[in-house]
Parts: sequence; structure tokens; C-alpha cells
Amino acid sequence: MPFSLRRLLQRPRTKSGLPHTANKPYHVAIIMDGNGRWAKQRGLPRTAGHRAGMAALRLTVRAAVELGIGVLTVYAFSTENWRRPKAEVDFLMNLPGQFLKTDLPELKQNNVRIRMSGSREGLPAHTLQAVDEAIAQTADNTGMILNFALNYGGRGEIIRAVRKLAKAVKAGVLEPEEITEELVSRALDTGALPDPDLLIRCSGEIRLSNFLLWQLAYAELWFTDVYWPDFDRSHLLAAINAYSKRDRRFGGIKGGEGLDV
Ligand code: V07
Repeated sequence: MPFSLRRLLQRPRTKSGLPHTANKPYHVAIIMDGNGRWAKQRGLPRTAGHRAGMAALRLTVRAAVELGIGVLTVYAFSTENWRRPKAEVDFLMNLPGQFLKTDLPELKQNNVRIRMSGSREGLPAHTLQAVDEAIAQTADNTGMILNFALNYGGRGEIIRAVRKLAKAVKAGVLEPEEITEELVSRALDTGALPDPDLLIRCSGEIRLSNFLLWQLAYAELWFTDVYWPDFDRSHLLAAINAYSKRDRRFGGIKGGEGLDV
């Protein structure tokens, strides 16, 4: 689809146009880490960990729908993951098709809309076909958005966005001065989605690993030692509970009056 400034500016990114501040996160992002370590601990092949991770994802999506989460973005495959052994990559590239074959009926029943963030380049045709089919079949759904970060890297995404904007400038339809945070946000793969309010990372790693670099600027971060295949509703609830107790200020001060009296 060609880059269109008009499309970029259509809707506010949140209903209010402001960041989401209620005590329930609207957009939750998850780094589903620890599948390989979960398998190793059990003397199983890494692929068994990925399969168990898919089952955990199924439970988490169910829980997120029930909790009224607006957007759930999950890191399924990073651009760095291509460095893994070919057999493992081939296995992973079959998971979107497998997941959708078993889960698409329930997702549709639950009014879930599927989206993808990431580069289409380099993904096998059969993987893209499965994802595109799921996106098309759920395009009119109005419930939770399930956004798969697939062949995704934050810096790569920013580069693709910058190129789109540069092309618009070169074509004479955009002035450099018109490039705002809002426009950059919209040129990213996450487009009109509001930024994540809460990032969850499993498996004890305390880093972003090139995930949603621009979008996570103000997110609350929550880390757990639990391996992703062991993650369930209770861990999601713990993260949301911790989020609801935090005081998000977006760089301002509480109350926003500017005076501490
Ligand atoms: C993958 C299972 C979850 C744990 C993390 C790694 C392994 C679901 C998908 C998927 C992707 C796109 C889509 C539908 C489903 C997936 C990969 C790996 C590459 F439209 N799980 N899952 N994709 N794992």
C-alpha cells in the first residue's frame, strides 16, 4: 500500500488523543522469552519449548480478552532470530500457520482482530499467506487487537518509517517541518495503535532487545523470572496489578498543577 499522509492523519491514536492513564493498561506488549531454557531444563528439544510457548500464548490471549485489554502485542520472531540454526527457523516459520489453524476460530468468536508488525521481506510465502489470511478474516472485528511482531526489529522499523517520510518529502507532499512525533508514530508498523502502556518480559532478562524502541518510551516495564511456557493468567494479572499501582507521570508531576502545596 503506498504511503498516504491522509491515511496517517485520519484518527487519533487513542480515543482521547492523550496517553492512556487509567489504571488498567490498554496496550500490553510481551517479550515471550525462555522457551529454549524451559525445554533444556526438561531435557527436551528447543522446538518443544516453542510448542509449549504457543500453548502459553493461547492462554494469555484468552486471559487478555477476558480482562478487556485493548491491544496485545507479542514478540513472536525478531530480525535477530534469523541467526538461529536453519532447522529451528524453519520450525518457527510454521508456527503462525499452526497457531492460526487451531486458534483462528476461537479468535474470531472472541472478536479478536489480528495484525502484524515487522518486515514482510525475508518471510517465507507460506508464513505470510497464513498471517495475511488471518488478518483478512478478522479485519472487521472490533474487539482486542492481537498484534504479532514477526520478523520485527525496532531499529529496522524506524528505518522503514524514516524512508516512508523521506519519500513523501522528496515527492513534495510533506514539509520537513511537518514531521512530528505523531507522524513518525504513524509511519511505524504499529501505525494508529496507541503506544504500549505495559511491557512484560519473561525469563529474567532485563533488556528491550530491539522491541518497540520508539513505542515503549513511556511504558511501565515489568520483568519476571518465569519462563514463557509457564506464563499464565496469574502472571498477567500480577503484571497488570503492579501497573495499576504505579503512578504514571509522563515526565510531569502528579496532578499536573506544577505546584507542590
Ligand atoms: C511463535 C510461540 C510463542 C512463543 C514464542 C516463540 C514461538 C504464535 C505465532 C504466530 C505468529 C503470527 C501469526 C499467528 C501466530 C508465532 C512464531 C513463533 C514465529 F499471525 N506463536 N508463535 N510465530 N512461538
